[in-house]
Amino acid sequence: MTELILALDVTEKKKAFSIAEACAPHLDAIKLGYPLILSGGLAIAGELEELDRPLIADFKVADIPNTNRLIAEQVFDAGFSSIICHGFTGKDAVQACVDVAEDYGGACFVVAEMSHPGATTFFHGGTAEKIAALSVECGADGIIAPATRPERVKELRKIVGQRKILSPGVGAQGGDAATVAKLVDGIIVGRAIYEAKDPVTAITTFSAVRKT
Ligand code: OMP
Repeated sequence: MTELILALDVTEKKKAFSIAEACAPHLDAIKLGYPLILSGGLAIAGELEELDRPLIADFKVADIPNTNRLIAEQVFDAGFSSIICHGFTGKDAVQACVDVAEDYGGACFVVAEMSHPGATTFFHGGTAEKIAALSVECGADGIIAPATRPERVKELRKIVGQRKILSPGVGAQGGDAATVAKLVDGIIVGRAIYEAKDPVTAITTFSAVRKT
C-alpha cells in the first residue's frame, strides 16, 4: 500500500501535538521540518517518538559534506529515522547524509525535483534526472518527486527503479492523490490534513485512494 506521510508544518506546539496524536494511528510516518522545529525545538522529535510512528526530518540538507554529516548526526541523535537532503550539492555532500543514515540504521531521501511552480526553473532540462541517478549511485533509500507533475514522477521512476519515491504536493498544491498514489511509495500531505476541520476525516479521503 502507498504510505501516507503527514507533513506536520504546524508552528504551534500544542496544536501540532494534538493533530499528531489524533492522526498517528492512520499514518505511516510523520515529517517534521523547519516550521515546527524552529518554533518548538529539536527535542520535539523525542517527544513525538511516543506516538510510535517513524519521524522524517525535512531539513533539505544542502551544505558541504562535513556540515551535512554534522547535521545528519544531530537529526538521528534526536530520534528521527529518516532525513531529507538536497541532491544538487553533488555526490560527496549527498553521500555524507547517506552514510550517516546508514550508520544509524536510518534512511536518506534526496530531493530530485520540487513540487512548486518555480521548481521548473532549475530542476528541468535534465537536472532532476541527474539527481535521481546520483541518488541511486550514492545508495540513498529514495527520492522526493512532485505529486504536482505525475508525468515527471514516471520519468524519474525509470531511473530509481525499486527505490522509494515519496511525493509531496497533493491537495493544497493541486496534486491529485489518486493519480500519484499509483506511481509512488508514499504521498506526503500537509495542509489538506492539518488545516482540515477534522484531520482524521481528511485522512480517510486519502486512505481511500491508496492502492493495496
Ligand atoms: P502541503 O503543501 O501543505 O501538503 O505540504 C507539503 C510538504 O511537503 C511541506 O512540508 C513541504 O515543505 C514538503 N515538500 C514540498 O511541498 N515540495 C517538495 O518539492 C519537497 C517537499 C519535501 O521535501 O517534503
